[in-house]
Amino acid sequence: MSIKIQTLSGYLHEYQKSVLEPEAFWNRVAETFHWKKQWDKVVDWNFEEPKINWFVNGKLNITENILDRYMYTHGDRPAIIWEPNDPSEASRTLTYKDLYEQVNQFSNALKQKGIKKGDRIVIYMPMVPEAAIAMLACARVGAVHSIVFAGFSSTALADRINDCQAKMVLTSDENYRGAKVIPIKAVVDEAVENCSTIESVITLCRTGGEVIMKQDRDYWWHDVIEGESTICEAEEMDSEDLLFILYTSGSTGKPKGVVHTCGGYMVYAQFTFENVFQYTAGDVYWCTADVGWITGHSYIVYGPLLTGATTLMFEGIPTYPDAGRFWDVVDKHKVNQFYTAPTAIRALEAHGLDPFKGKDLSSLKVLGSVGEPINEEAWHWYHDHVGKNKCPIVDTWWQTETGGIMLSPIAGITPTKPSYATLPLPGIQPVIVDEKGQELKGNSVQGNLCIKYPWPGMIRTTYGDHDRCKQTYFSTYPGMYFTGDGVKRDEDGYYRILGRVDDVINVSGHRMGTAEVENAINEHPLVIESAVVGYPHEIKGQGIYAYVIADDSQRSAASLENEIRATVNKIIGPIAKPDKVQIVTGLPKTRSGKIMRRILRKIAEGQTDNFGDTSTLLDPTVVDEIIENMK
Ligand code: 7RM
Repeated sequence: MSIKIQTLSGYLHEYQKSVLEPEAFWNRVAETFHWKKQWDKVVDWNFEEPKINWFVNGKLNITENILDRYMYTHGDRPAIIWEPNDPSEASRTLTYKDLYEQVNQFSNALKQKGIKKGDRIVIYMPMVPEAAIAMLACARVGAVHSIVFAGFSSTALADRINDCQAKMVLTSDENYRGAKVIPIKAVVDEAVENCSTIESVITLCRTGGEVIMKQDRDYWWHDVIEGESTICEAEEMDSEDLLFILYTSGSTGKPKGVVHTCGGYMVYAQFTFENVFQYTAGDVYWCTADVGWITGHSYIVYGPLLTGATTLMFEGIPTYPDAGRFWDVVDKHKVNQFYTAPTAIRALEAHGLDPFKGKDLSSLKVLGSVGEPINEEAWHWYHDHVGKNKCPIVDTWWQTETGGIMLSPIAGITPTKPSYATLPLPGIQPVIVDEKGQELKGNSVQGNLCIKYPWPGMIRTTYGDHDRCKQTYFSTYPGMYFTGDGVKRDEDGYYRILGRVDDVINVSGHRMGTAEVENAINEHPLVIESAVVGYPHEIKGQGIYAYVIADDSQRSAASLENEIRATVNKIIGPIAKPDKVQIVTGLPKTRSGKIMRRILRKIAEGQTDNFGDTSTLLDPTVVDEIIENMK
């Protein structure tokens, strides 16, 4: 039996216990899982190296806690309900028994293709049940999956494959997204040209579109499973063996491979899922994220399936065939918990209330929000029109690095407040620090958000570069994990996330490093230098504003801007394309050559004066010129 909070006093009580005796608390949670061997120690840690080991010497396989566990207790219950992009195509339901068989069969296929414990496999797939099957099959045989969102370009895919030295890629012929059909096998082909570690590519037939299959490298999914047994013994994994790597953007350099390990991640994903959403047996839960992001990992696949829940997987987009699609799906599958991003809410808000007509949303019990701050207006619209004033909203704050939800109401239990992630989950010890690293105690304070004690789902390292993990998260404030977010704690002790305090921007809930976008822009042969900042965007939360110094003697500014967008599209993908490109002759720099982004951010917001201290500015006329030439 899992541990499920039932009341506010129950939450407060568990929280107290989890802070006073964290090891006893997590010991109790971990005991609700099936382990092949018990752990010797709950946690062994220091934040200096950092060293983070949970459930030390415990042995397990996460898939046994999904497949073998629920196959016998409720094998005929739906594990995954899949809703296709095109509403006229039939949906699919996989029971726990189906999932057991299909994961095992694909696990055997992976072994046949030479996959061994510890090998890395990159998954570049559409939102189909086979993506979840692929993840679980990797976990079953002890391979480390690294999912790359299928909207990333071949260059971005190749970078990730090379960084983790993957042996295999799993993909599909094409990917349906709204009215578009994207040939993703071709993207993989282009990527692996530059990836010497890749031995094989397995392709799922999703659309039947044409693909090129390379002899002795490329195989069809349906061919490799042919004749394979539906039984496959689960590999014994250490608690700290790698489960997956997921690349995420930071303020500097290329995306980092965030590493999560088997034992702690399992415990944390399950505990947070069941408690935050108050999932009860028989409910249909739907998270609209893509499995290419951490939200998809923890709250489409692992959290729900570890709970024995029914998780809905949606292949499409919110506006196809029209802006009522989400509500059609809720009605059709009688969804009970619905989890989406503020950007989707704002995009649908712009379509008015017509799309709700004729849709029965009465099955809904809980609404969730994730990925970016939810503004009050969107919060109320979500509450009133989607939840019909009767569903609590859980505004869940967390990160790729945290593995699972950290600050959030417990649905129906914690009183909510618009735009507030409210309180920490049991086991989470947040602290607010000022610029100097002094902890700001008490209520009504604002500063940078850190966590001072480990939790089972936290990042272990950045793949292949432990020092980068230390520098990024554990050096700014020694002895603490630094989140990169600003936060305020109000008079009630409730937390409100204010957004990133570093050079990371959040566009439609997607995390992006401004440096990463700049590097892509700089690949254009006529670009000399660029500076990228975020600016408030009505629907996306933040938009991307690029100031570019370029040789415009051979092109009109307009065509140069388009070429720059195309360059970013090719190097990263469509999600990183700047909303605005402004060709400038200079950037505001300090005497020591640092770009004063603060000024650029203000200009992008529409501010034209009061830039604060500009005494270190080398050439103030640059600023005037940028403002003058703004559109
Ligand atoms: C889950 C996810 C992490 C960054 C994080 C924040 C922002 C996420 C919220 C939020 C305000 C929220 N992982 N963020 N959730 N800001 N309220 N409920 O999004 O690694 O992709 O991004 O997203 O800035 O640091 S992520």
